[in-house]
Amino acid sequence: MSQERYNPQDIEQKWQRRWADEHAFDCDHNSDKPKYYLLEMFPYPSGNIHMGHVRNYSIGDVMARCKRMQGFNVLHPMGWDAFGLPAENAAIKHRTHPAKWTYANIDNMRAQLRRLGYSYDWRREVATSRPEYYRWEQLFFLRLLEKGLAYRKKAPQNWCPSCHTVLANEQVIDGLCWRCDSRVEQKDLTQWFLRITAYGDELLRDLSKLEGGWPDRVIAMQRNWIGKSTGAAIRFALEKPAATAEGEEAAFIEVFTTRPDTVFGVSFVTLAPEHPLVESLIAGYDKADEVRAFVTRIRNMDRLERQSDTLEKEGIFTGAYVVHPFTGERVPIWLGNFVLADYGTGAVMGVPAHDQRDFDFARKYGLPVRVVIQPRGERLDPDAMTEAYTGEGVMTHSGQFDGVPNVDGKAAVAAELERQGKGRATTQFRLRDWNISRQRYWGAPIPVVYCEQCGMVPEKEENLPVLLPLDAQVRDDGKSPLPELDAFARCVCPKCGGPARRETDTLDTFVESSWYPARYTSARKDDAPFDMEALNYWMPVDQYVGGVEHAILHLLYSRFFTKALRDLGFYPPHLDEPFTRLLTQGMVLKDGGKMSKSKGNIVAPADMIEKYGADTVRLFCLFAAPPERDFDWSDSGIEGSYRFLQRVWRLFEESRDRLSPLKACGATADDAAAGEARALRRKEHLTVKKVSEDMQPERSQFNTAISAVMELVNAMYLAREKMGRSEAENRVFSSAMASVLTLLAPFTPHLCDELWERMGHDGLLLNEAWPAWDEAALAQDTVTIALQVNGKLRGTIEAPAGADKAALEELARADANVLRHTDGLTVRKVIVVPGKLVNIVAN
Ligand code: ANZ
Ligand code: ZN
Repeated sequence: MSQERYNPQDIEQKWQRRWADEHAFDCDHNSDKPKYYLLEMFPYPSGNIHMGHVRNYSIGDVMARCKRMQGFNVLHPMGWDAFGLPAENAAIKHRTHPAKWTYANIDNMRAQLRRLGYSYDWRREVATSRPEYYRWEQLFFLRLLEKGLAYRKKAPQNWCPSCHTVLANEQVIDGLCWRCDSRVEQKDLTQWFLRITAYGDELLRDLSKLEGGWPDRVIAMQRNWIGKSTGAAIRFALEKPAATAEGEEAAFIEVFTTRPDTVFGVSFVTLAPEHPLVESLIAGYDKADEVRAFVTRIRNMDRLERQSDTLEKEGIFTGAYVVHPFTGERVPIWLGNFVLADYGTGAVMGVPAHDQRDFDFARKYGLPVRVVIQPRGERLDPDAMTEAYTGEGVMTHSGQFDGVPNVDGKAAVAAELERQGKGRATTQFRLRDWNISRQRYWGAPIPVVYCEQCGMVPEKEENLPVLLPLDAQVRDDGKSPLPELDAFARCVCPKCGGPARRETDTLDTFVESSWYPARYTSARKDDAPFDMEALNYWMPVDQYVGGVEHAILHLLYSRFFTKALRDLGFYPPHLDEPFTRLLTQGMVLKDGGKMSKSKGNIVAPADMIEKYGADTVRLFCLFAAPPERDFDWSDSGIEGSYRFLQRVWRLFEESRDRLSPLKACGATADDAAAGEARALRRKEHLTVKKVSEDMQPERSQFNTAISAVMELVNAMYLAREKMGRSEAENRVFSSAMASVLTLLAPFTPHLCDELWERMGHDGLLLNEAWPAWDEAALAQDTVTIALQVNGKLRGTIEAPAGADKAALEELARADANVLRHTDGLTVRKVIVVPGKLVNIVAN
């Protein structure tokens, strides 16, 4: 019999054509099957698919194909996060247009993804830079604006000098730009914001719905980022009223505290140097200039440094005082470098005895320390204290609250302040509104104009989309060409028809990625953003797969957008969360480090595919480690995966005279009554069980699933030598082969479809039912029984699997070792645990 060698190149092209011709991966929401929406984070079209993409999309593809075989109607789409800065930078460098660069990359990467054999419904492909896509985003923006969820304000913003644009807080990582690692500066700018803070409570509350489905650490990161604190706002009346920047009179300074129970311990109030009342408070103070110098110095300090725990506390007295709300005592007002302008009220009540920062501050500047919380059974002495006491205790030196446990005192103090009109219980979020303005060209235009007569005017909905002009030339200095492009920037006011200027900032590209999963459900719809029926059917995404670097950014924005679009009526009212389950895959490293151009350690998927074929590359990415863990790319590893596929191929080719077109688990118990056939069928069913369990989304242990199939293949090589060639035995062998192909199909679909066809089957494995194991087939013929005498192990025997207590006792008593150890003794008792052990008690 002639045997062919495994030649992945031919096979893979053949099956990719077949899948495309047969529209094998198309799906539709009109179906009786249960739906399953499997989504991987869509790529930025940077030029080439890299190994991280291959891992990400291979994980997704295995899950999608497996779910489909398990009877689900699976939506598995792909598209392009196509707006963004790298396109502009590349356009400057290569003297081309961002659109040209982007769409050429998309064509290239699409071909690379097709070459990997992923089961995408390509009819649903979206590119966010197309007007057919971003026009709907502009509509969302107008509706958000109408509802007050989009607004404009002037405030200090994160500015990346190298990207020439602002960044959202989420895009500043450790003080650096998330994209280019430049140090981020602060700049006062008027920008557009989305009011994500309006959803702070819901974003926090609904994290509990994600428990079990999302990694705990991602939930924890989101919880911290939202950062809810419960406490009180307390008003300290100013001794002398001050003037605000707007010329109004301020009669008090409001602080935010999480510890209203410590209010009697206040010995100073500290303001952020940026606090709007500073200039007015120091008016007439003889050291006003010193204070101003301090303000300037701290303003220029790094923001991150100011938030760090190790910051050296610095401050300066303003010469002004407030009055304590309970005691009426004069309290000096200081400025402090550790007080942030944009958190709480930008003002803090200083309680040195119970707050470490205040303690450091007070010791440095000789301010009084007053103990107002006494720990039980102890007496704190303010002069002897070396650090703040932040634990629980009883309120002392606290007027009417003396003796109240401090945990109860928090609410009690807040209530009393509220009664007196001097404060109230309140909460604070760390979360800030999302700055969505970008001073860049390659993005979706923000659909508003500025009219000389009418001011800011939203574009009319019927005028959408506001097209990004494609005839603009990128500038060498990286600044946006839009403000200078009269054809775009000069326009007429939608309200009065008079001359107006278009907004030339574009939308943060994270806006596009906040709603693309929904668009896939009806990607070609051109009279509305979504087909409600399709949206209702498919959303939410059942399983999302992507990198953990998006734990806050993209995932938080997507959650917010889901809630906002729901409230605007674009999403169904019950759709609260976009992603039911989230898998964050680890990185593909090389020699322990990240693959990068500068290190020259990039392994290009295209090279690997050329050498080994797509199936091997897919298999290795899934076999190398559990999906959440990082793994190191290794030549020996990919060689090993390739050898395994060759081994499957050879086993198949060398056994063809045994094979008939049986399905997985297709041999009956009668076919495998005894001996090798019975053992092989047992191994087959055990493997089906193990792989099925490993493939459950809750487990997703693809590496051990593959190991199990490898073991089955080994067992088949051995069985082949020992097993006879009766028709029944051949059926057992065929069934095992069918199981290997069916279980491997999600991982290495080309090879499996090819061998499936060679086995004599019609149709694709994708449309086969996932095999079901037979519990009875798992039963063992014999089990090993431990034999003990007086609790000591004296040997083992093989006993029939179903043997009862009496039978086991009889076998044990007849055992030579047992007889030797009970020689001369009287058996008092025999303990039998069927299937495990027999213990003979004798003396
Ligand atoms: C008095 C006090 C006494 C405080 C005490 C703590 C302990 P979180 O948990 O982060 O919300 N604070 C308030 N606004 C601030 C600002 N803009 N910059 C820096 N610090 C600020 O922290 C809230 C606590 O941080 C507040 O409670 C306040 O100090 C301080 F024994 O008020 B506390
Ligand atoms: Zn106008």
